[in-house]
Formats: sequence, C-alpha cells, structure tokens
Amino acid sequence: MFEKVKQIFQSDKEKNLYETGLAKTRESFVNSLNKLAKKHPKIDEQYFEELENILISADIGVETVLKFMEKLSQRVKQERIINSEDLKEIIVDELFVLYVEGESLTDKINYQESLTVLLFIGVNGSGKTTTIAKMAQRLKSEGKRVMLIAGDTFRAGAVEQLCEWGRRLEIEVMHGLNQDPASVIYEGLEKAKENYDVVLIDTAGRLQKKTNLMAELDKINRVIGKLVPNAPHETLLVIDATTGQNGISQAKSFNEVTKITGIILTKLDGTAKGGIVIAIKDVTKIPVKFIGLGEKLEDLQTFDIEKYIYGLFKEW
Ligand SMILES: Nc1nc2c(ncn2[C@@H]2O[C@H](COP(=O)(O)OP(=O)(O)O)[C@@H](O)[C@H]2O)c(=O)[nH]1
Ligand SMILES: [Mg+2]
Repeated sequence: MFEKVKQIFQSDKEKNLYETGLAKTRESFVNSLNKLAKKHPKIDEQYFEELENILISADIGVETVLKFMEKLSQRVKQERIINSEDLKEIIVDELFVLYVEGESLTDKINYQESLTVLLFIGVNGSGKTTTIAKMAQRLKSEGKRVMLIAGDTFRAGAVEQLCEWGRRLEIEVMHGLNQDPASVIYEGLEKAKENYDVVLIDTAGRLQKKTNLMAELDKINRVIGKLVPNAPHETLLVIDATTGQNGISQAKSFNEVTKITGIILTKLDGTAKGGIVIAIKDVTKIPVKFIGLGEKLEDLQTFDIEKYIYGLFKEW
C-alpha cells in the first residue's frame, strides 16, 4: 500500500531515520492491529471497541480517537465494508485526514530575508537545548550565519551545555549567568543584527507558576520585538513524546501563556506511543514542525505527515 509513499523521501538516509525512529511505535501498533484483525475477521461491535482501545493506548488521545471512530464507522456503513482486512487502507487514510484537516501539508519554518529569530520554550528535560544544537548545525551547514542565546540564565549547567554545543559546532553563543534573560537576549540580538541570519534562543522551562512564566515570556517577547520588528518569527514549543498525555496538557498550558507557532516533538524513538503526534495537533491545532528521532545531530527531522504515516505502518 506504500508504493507511492516511498517516493516522498528525499534520501535513503531520511527514510531510514523515519523507519528506525518510529520502530517502537510501529511494532506495538501494527502488532495489535494484526492480532485484532485475526481475532475479528468480520467487523463487529467488538472489533470497534478493541480498535478504539488500541488507538487510545498508542496515545492518540481519547477526544481524537472518538472523532476518528465516528468517521470510521460512517465509512464502514457507507462503503459496506465487512472484512477487517479491507479496513486497513481506510484506517491509514483517515489518520492522515485527521492530521491534515483543513491545513496545508508543509509546516515550514517562517524564515526571513533579514534576521530570523526563533524562540524555544518547553519544560526542563524536554530537549530544547539539544534541539537548538541540532537545528543550528543544520542551518550552519546550509551556509547560514547562526547565533545562539542562552536565555536559561539561572542554571549554570544550562548555560554551560549550550556553550559546549557552541564550541563543538563553532557557533557563537551569547550568555550571562544569573543575568535577566531579557537583557542577555537584548545584547545578543543587538549583535546579531549586525551580521547574522538566524538566532536561536534557549529559555528556562519553568511552568510551576503560570503567571511568572507568562510575565517572563511577555518581557522576552517585548525585548525581541523592540529590536527586531515582527520577531520572534517562530515560538517553538518542545515536548518530550515519551511523556504521553502529560505532553498534551503541557501544550495546552503553554498555549494559554503565549502564542505558539509550532511544536517540536522529541524522543519519538524512545516511545511506543508515537500516536501523540496526531493527538497533539488535533487538540492544540498547532502544527508539529520537527520531530526528534534520536540523540544524534542528524536525528532531528522536519515533520512530514506522509513520512510519519509510512514509518508507522510500513509493514502492515
Ligand atoms: N532519544 C532521544 N533523546 C533526545 C532527543 N532529543 C533530546 N534528547 C535527550 O533528552 C535529554 C534532555 O535534553 P535537553 O536538550 O537538555 O533538554 P532541555 O532541558 O529542554 O534543554 C538529553 O539527554 C538529550 O540528549 C531525541 O529526539 N531522542
Ligand atoms: Mg536546556
């Protein structure tokens, strides 16, 4: 069923990454679906009930699954489908439709002709700093002049981690331990305006007190907007896919605090519940722009729903 889809990959390397990064999810998902089809060769109430459970346990999310099941049972009735084997293609098709619903397929980063400013937010440990390093390396290899700003200023380890990446990748890092994040960002952007193309800003991941976070992000946004009109050009929320439904509630909370333009889902390689990609878009209406499929620099990939669906079902 994936003959056409295989052509969407730009290289074997990219195809491999999607295949291996989603292996855990695929194995458990496809395995359960195959067992289900064997147990219920004919579609009946029980088949639907068990399918619903499988989708929920892949972290597709209850709300999303219910919507999906509704669509599926409609199609089964309309198209008079009797055998569960014949439902495969429709399941894949409807998952795709669910993600894409009313929106364009490409979720590109909004790069500017002049200086582009990207702000990264998300709770501690979600993968912000590593993701910034991965993106910085990619941008540098494309010939862009990149600067990093360490906006997570109150933890020495956090500043040091970003500086270490800067040294390794030979990319400039603006930092100032224990300084106000907004002032470090101010200094960085002033310098970046002279001769840089892209600035990636790391931030602290506090979400304990929403009002504090909101105030801090407001201040950061004001400083950025003052120095670079219309910036930040993207506010990217980084979420650890292994946290499952908790990741979805994080997305909801951050979305209430500031305007998010894209989600980056890290550690998809470490979970069997990669269905979160679909749920998070459905619940928040924010596109997933990148996914992390491993710890190496090249393991950050631009997210593409077709490639993802292929990675999820390739052996089915
Ligand atoms: N397996 C895997 N690990 C990742 C991925 N992205 C980040 N990590 C790891 O997650 C840990 C926390 O990342 P870090 O960037 O420090 O998170 P931060 O606190 O949000 O800045 C590090 O050990 C990273 O190597 C990914 O896509 N896959
Ligand atoms: Mg960090």
